Amino acid sequence: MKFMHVGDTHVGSVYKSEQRNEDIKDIFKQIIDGAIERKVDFIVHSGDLFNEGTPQLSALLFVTDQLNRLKQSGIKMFIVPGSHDVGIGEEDSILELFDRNGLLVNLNSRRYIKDGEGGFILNGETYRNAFVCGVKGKRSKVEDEIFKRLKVNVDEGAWVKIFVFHHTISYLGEKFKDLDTESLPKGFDYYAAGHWHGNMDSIHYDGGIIQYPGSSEYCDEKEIVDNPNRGCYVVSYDKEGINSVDRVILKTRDKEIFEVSADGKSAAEIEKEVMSKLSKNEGKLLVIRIAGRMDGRKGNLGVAGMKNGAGELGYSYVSINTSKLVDDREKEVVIESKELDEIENEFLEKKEYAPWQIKMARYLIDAVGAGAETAKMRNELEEMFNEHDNKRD
Ligand SMILES: [Mn+2]
Repeated sequence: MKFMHVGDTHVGSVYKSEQRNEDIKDIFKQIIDGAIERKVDFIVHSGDLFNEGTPQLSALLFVTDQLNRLKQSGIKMFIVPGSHDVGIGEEDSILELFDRNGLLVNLNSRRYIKDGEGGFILNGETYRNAFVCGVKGKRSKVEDEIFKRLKVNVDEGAWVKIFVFHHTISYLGEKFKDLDTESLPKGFDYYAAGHWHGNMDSIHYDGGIIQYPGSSEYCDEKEIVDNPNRGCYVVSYDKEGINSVDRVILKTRDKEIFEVSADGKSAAEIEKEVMSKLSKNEGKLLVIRIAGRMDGRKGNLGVAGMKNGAGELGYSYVSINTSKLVDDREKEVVIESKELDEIENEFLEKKEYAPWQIKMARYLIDAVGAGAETAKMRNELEEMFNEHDNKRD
């Protein structure tokens, strides 16, 4: 028996470029093709199938067609909703629509969950001798409670036990972690992880392994730079448990990444150096990182011109990153804080925002984080604006 594990496919509008959004669909199709060719028994998807909780009709139709191909091949897909699969202010996920039409199994559909005084009772499915269950990604800080009160009804007779989740665990050492590794339930053989878009294999946990396949396509410039390749897993098992875990590499576009030092150079000199690095090609991804203290004003740098030039040479995606570029007048911001709230405050202070501006930013960050309702936020923000205006008068 074997199953495929994939995550963070983000079908929808990740990019402004339609071509890149088509690339994301192509990768999704590659995954479905691979599952059918390899005759896997089922697919486990660790969340963020879509990029938006309310995807465009074209994305919905595309995914419907692909899931129908799976269904016709007798391959089930088990999934938990990722943080992107749930619309703002919604309880249910768009995945529920596909679940109700029998195109996938939403492991966080209400029939699997009972939230009562005894805790958060989670049920799953046993399919082809594998037990699979999972917890959805979170949209707000409120959902941290779920893991603390989690009680799973595990099928102890299953050959392999799979727990699917959509969180960045503390083990990864990321600033934006949202789950202590130790909060994961124990007793599973395979922890199918999503949310973190990097790739990490074989994190040992309580006799099992945690696997992050990473996003199936590069979703932003950082992913293009940081990640060598994109992939998913094929895991084979029998009554003795897991036999092998193979990483399957997905075919993405070739890429070119350049660092350009701006120290002491004029805008024209920087532009010339950037353009000298580029060459004619057929649709490569291009990232140029310009860093240092340039001579003259940052606004004089012809970013749009360089982008157009690169586009004419054939690059399908061009990012010119100037976040580490400063000019003669600008102060460089170095962050020393460790905790996320402090980092945000320190950044805003060092960028020299006024206290009332920081207060408002703080409010917005916290309110969105706590999943506040839009109407409530609008009222409270209006009050804050009025208060500030009155003070100025
Ligand atoms: Mn994601």
